[in-house]
Amino acid sequence: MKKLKIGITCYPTVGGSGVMATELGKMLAERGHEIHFITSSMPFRLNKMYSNIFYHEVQVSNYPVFQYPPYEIALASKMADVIQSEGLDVLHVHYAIPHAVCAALARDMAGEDVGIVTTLHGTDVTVLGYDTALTSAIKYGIEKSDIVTAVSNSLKQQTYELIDTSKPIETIYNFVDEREYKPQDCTVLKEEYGIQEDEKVLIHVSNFRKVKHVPDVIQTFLKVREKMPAKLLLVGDGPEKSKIMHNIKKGPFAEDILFLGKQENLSELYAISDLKLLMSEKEAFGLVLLEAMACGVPGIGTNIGGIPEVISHGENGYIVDLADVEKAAEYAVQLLQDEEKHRHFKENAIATAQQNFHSTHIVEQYEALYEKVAKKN
Ligand code: GMT
Repeated sequence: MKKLKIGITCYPTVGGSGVMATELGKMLAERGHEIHFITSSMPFRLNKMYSNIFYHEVQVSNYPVFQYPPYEIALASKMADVIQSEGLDVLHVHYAIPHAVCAALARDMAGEDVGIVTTLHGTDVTVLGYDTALTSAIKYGIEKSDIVTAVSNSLKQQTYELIDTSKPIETIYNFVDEREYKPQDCTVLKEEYGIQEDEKVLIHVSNFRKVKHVPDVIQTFLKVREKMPAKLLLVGDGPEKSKIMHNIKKGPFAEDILFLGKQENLSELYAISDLKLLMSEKEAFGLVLLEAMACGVPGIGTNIGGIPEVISHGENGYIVDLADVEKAAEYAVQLLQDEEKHRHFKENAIATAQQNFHSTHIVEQYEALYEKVAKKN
């Protein structure tokens, strides 16, 4: 296919949407496209030099006359500059608001027919969509885009339920970089964390927001821990973390719950884990589940959003109702006590990641969309 100049905008800090946008940019660059990240800071996964990836920093002025820093205006203005100076063919933005709205404004400012692709990741619709002050802006961002994608069928459906639009939305699933997320041996790391050989390791990775229901993860773990020696790794940071830490210290098995904070090398942590827990009440996809599965770690997740599109119940993990910690613990114990079953689930998890969410297949789907909307000249 023709090599394109593609602008990418996302929230560059830690979070699934930023991770996906950055990984996509890296993969597209490897396939010969020229990539321009237009973001407020360097995307955190952009940790290697690529001669065809460029970074355009959005600087937000904070003059005393502004009550709020004008991020959206600064971003739209930067996008317009990059559209013109670099001759972008496509602008791929992640999040309907503010990024799709900024892209529409930028195209207008630049006076160029750059194609706009918007990917919905969940929070922009399933959280912000309930805020009536924002629904018109979300609808505008969606409708001004040439193509809109959602990271799961569930998110697509929810978007239609929440936003009154007939704009076609295409599901394109998330992916992981298989060169990084793969089974590996990290026995030494297990020893370094003081985890005994006979202990099973459960892991939860999130931004510790309320929607992640981390207390349900802990309750599930405690029930498992009553039945077998085990450790729980809690990875990430966020608003609920200090309250959660405080409660754990007062409860049983506190020494078996390890807070690791934000971590970069998740694949090494998955290498020492036996089971992933994701008990969220909102989850458009659950990228952390896919990352774990690609490394051979089966997951237990809630029957919410896109999670059942990633976990096949009874094959590569289990699905439970929201807050059903009894059932989650029952499944976890069954799986962790049965070596043969666990091996089988592990193999299925790796196969699912490769067959249903392979990066090559997903990146090709995006390329096909870019080709459709790329600037005609
Ligand atoms: O999970 C979060 O709270 C972060 C959020 C984001 O916007 O980065 O993640 C969303 O996008 C991810 C990548 O597509 C999805 O895997 C997450 O499920 C989704 N989070 C929610 O829907 C709550």
